[in-house]
Amino acid sequence: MTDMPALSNLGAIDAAHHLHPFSDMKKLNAAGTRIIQRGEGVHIFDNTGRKYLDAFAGLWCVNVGYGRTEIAEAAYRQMQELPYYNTFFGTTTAPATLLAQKIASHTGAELNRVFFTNSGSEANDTWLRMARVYWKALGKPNKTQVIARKNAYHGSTVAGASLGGMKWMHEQGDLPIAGISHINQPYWYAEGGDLTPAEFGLKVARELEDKIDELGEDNVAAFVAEPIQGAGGVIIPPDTYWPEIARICRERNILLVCDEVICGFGRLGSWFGHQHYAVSPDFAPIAKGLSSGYLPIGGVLVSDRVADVMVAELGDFYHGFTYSGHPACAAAALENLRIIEEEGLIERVRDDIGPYFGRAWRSLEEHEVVGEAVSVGLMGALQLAADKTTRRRYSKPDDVGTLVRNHCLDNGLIMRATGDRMLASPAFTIAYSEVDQMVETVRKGLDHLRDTVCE
Ligand code: PXG
Repeated sequence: MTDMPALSNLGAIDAAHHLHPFSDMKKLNAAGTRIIQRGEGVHIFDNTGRKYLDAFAGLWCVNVGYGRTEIAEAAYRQMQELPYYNTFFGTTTAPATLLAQKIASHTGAELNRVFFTNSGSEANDTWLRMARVYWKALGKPNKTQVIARKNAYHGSTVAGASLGGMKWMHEQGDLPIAGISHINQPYWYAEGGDLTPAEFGLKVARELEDKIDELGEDNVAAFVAEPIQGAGGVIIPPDTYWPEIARICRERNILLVCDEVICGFGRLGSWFGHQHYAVSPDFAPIAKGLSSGYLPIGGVLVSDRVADVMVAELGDFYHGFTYSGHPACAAAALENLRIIEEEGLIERVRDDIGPYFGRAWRSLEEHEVVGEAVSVGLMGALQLAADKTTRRRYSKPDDVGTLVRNHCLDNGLIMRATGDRMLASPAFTIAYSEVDQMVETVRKGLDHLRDTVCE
């Protein structure tokens, strides 16, 4: 085994050699990185032995919790028998094929094929090419444009970041690439004005129709959206939103893409987020919860409508990754899905711990600095507000979110802040007492905000 240097040296080595994602390296090197060493259940431990309740399941992914030796053993067994083989030139491995079947068994009738990737970003790159070749195969080569949403997150590859609607990401690297435009998000709290949530949901959904008219229906390939925006701040759309989006895509002959990278595999209390909202996408990028993050694996679920054309008409699809369907990752994912099924974790999120979490979370709405406390399943957001009666937000949203997040961290709780929204997405195995502890620690963080910032 590779010798690990004394853990006390790791900080200096990290500063010298490791560039971190989404990080200001000058600040990080000055502050020093936290070194996480071990995980068990919903807890992680750093190299000083400090214990944290991870209310974020890693990065929205460790849905079955840490320390599942069964998943490690499944990967180990597969690596001993066959650590790698590809799925390119007429070959497959049993875990890749069986995983595709297993995923399809949970998607409802129309999503029966899976194309494997290593990540959610690659999954988004993948369907973008598939959508364009699909329309070309049908004799509509001009249907290439994609409509996405502001403040969406679809990954960090060039296509993923372009589909995403984060302006500050676009500014780095000359994005978005051509052929992608963005409409408004269904973020009623911040952007709904005097409309009711229901009216606002319809209004922003109908921006899709306006954008299709502007671009010309014959030029638009697809619309992409997360069932609930994750990294954008757990933006839960009004109930009117998704049915209207589905209607427009159907009537205007536009492919619907539901990015299930966060919502997929149970987070909302259904196997997939599109099932929660009762819509039928043509593509669904997946990753994260597919393997609960134990090994990297993602993919795109493809509807029969699209897959049947690709199979019948396309010939070779010149696309794929060395590790598409990697057998050890697929074996880990299969074991993860077995755990989810056998322990009834999705039913637990839907009927038991999700509602319990929802009630505890919503109790925070009474706090002076909370504008709204919302959740679906085990995905929740708190909107911080300077004046909750008028929905006035703090003048420095990033600062207030960071203040609460850091206070939680100092008190042993890992939360995520997106601007002035505090986000939670704990593992599906979280106990009632752990939910209580989490909510109480957040409450103290909110007290700290109230006592520190006056606006
Ligand atoms: N789609 C969605 C909806 C995501 O949330 C991706 C695609 C990209 O997946 P990969 O596997 O390429 O990272 C994601 C990833 C955050 C955060 O800070 C969120 C993600 C990744 C990193 C950080 O909330 N989501």
